[in-house]
Amino acid sequence: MTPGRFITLEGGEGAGKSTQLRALAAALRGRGIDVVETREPGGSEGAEAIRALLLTGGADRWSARAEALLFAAARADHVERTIRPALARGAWVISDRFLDSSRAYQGQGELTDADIVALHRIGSEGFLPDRTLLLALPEAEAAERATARDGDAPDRIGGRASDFHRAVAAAFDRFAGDEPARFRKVDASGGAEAVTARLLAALDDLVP
Ligand code: Z5A
Repeated sequence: MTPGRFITLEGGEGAGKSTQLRALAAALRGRGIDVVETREPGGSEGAEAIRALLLTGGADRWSARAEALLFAAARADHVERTIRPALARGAWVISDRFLDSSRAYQGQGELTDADIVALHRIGSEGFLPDRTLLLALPEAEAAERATARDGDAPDRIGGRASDFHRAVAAAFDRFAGDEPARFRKVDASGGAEAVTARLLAALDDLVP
């Protein structure tokens, strides 16, 4: 049995993560790999219930601390109930967002990056992906794609000010620079097929 691999797709809103997750999974299945597609927040029954709490309602529905804890709780359930069992049977798991989203979205205000990492240690024993693919897209292009999809109804977090989303993008860049062995930054501009080819190339060393 080949070892299971845990791959995460990260990036700002509208970068094309969901589109690319489907394409990447199909391409890997074409190479004979058993692939589980999942997402955060969500990916298990309990975590999907928490997702609804996190993404709906007013901007101030949750305090910064409560929001970070809810993301960490959802992730703990996702890791335990979905990700670890799939990896144990040798499948590859590809997740649309994971810990680095919490670091970028929840770890730069009232809470620090170290706080988010500590919550992850408690919730999920510090479990990390084998590879994190960071989809990089210029701000204007990402906003255009997100608006084309969501119109005037972004989710509770997507609707935050552009300064916030700019800081999120900068944080992702920093994480990628700090952990070059885990991260690959991939240009997400241009047609979807070209982006998928770039993502596959960024997994070349892991594919059996
Ligand atoms: N969040 C958080 O704060 N903390 C956490 O720990 C986690 C998440 C895990 C929900 O996430 C929110 O939760 C999110 C971060 C926060 N809010 N924000 N911002 P989500 O992952 O469910 O939602 P999302 O990031 O807003 O979007 P998404 O569904 O994951 O995917 P996406 O990157 O936005 O891409 P997409 O849906 O595939 O594509 C967007 C549109 O562009 C769509 O119409 C596509 O058809 C189109 N598209 C895709 N690729 C292309 C190309 N190549 N060319 C042209 N058009 C394209």
